[in-house]
Amino acid sequence: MVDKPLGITVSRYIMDLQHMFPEAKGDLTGLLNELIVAAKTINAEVNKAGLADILGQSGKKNIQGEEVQNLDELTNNTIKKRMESCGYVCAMVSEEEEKVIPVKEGYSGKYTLAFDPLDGSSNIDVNVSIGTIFSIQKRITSSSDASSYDVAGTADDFLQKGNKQVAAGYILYGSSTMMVFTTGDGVNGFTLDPSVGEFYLSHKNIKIPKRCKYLSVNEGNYRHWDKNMQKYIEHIKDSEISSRYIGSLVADFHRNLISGGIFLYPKDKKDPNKKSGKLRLLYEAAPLAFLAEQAGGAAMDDTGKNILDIQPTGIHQRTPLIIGNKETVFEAVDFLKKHKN
Ligand code: AHM
Ligand code: MG
Repeated sequence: MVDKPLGITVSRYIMDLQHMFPEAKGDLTGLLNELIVAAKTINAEVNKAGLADILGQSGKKNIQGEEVQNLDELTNNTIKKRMESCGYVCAMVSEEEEKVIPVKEGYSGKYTLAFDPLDGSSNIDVNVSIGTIFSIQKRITSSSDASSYDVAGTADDFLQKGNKQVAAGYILYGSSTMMVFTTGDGVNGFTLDPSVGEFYLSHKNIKIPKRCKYLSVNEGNYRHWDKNMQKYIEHIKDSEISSRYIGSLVADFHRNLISGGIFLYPKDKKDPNKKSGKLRLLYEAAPLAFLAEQAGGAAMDDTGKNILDIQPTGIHQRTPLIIGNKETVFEAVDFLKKHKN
C-alpha cells in the first residue's frame, strides 16, 4: 500500500503564515480559525437543510427589502455568536443587518469583519451551491495600542477602501465544501473532508487560467441595462465563449476562478437610483476583487474604476461589478467607455 502524505490542514497553513511575520501576535490567525469553526457549523446546517424544518421563508424582510430565509438567519447568527466574544474583532457588518453589529463589552479586538452569511439566497431551497463571503480589515478608530481596542468599533472602521483588506475569502457549499482565501500572498483553496471534519489544502496558489472560457451574467435583465452594456454582451457573445450563470455570486466567481471567465452584474433600471446594480461593495464585490487580483485577475465597476479603489460611503453600498480574467475585464471596460450612451 502506498503511503498517503498527510495533507496540510487550513489551521496549520494559517499558523505557518503567521510564523512568517515574527511581529504578528496571532490575532488574525485566531480570527481565521474562529471563521473556520463557524464555516464547519454552517456546513453542517446547510447539509441537513432538506431534512430539518429550516427551509423556506421566515416571513421577514432584510434591510435590502428581500425575504429572509431561515438559513440566512441561522448562518448570520452562527457567525455573530462565534465572533462577538472571540476578542479579535471590534465590530461586524452583515448583509442581514442594517446597523453595525457590536461585539460583547470587553471583547473588542483589532479587526473588522464584514460578511455575507449566505450568498445566493434564491438557491437555498433548490439545492444549488451557496456560500459565505468574508472581508477583514484593520480597525482605524483606535491607535495600534492594544489597550485602546477595548473601545467598540464604529461604522467608520468599515468605510475603508478594499485595498486595505488584510484577508478575504469565502466558503462554498457546493458538490464539496471549500474554503478559499487570501491574506495578500496568493489565493489558496482548502476542501473539507467531511469524514475528518478538516479543511485540507487542495488548490495551491490558484491563478485564473489565461483563456476566458465563460461568460456569467443574468441576461434576463438585458432590457434594464444601458445601451453600451447591451452592446457589450452582444459583442462578447460573438466570440468563443460559453455561458454559465448560477445566480450565486460566490459559486459563479469560484467556477470562473478555476476555469477562467468573466462575471458581470451591471447596474440596471430596476434599481431606484439607477447607478449601482445589486451587489454590495463591502461583503461581496471587495473581497472577491481582492481574491481576483491575487489570482491574476481584475475587478472593476462599469466606469473602469478598480473595485478595490472605491471609497465606501455606506456599509451596505452597492456597486456594478465586472470581475474575472484581467484582459477580458479591461476589454469590457474599454468597450463600455467607447460605446457610452
Ligand atoms: P444574496 O446575497 O441575497 O444572495 O444576493 C446576491 C446574489 C448573488 O449571489 C448573485 O450573483 C445575484 O444575487 C443574483 O441575482 P439575480 O437573481 O438578479 O441574477
Ligand atoms: Mg450575497
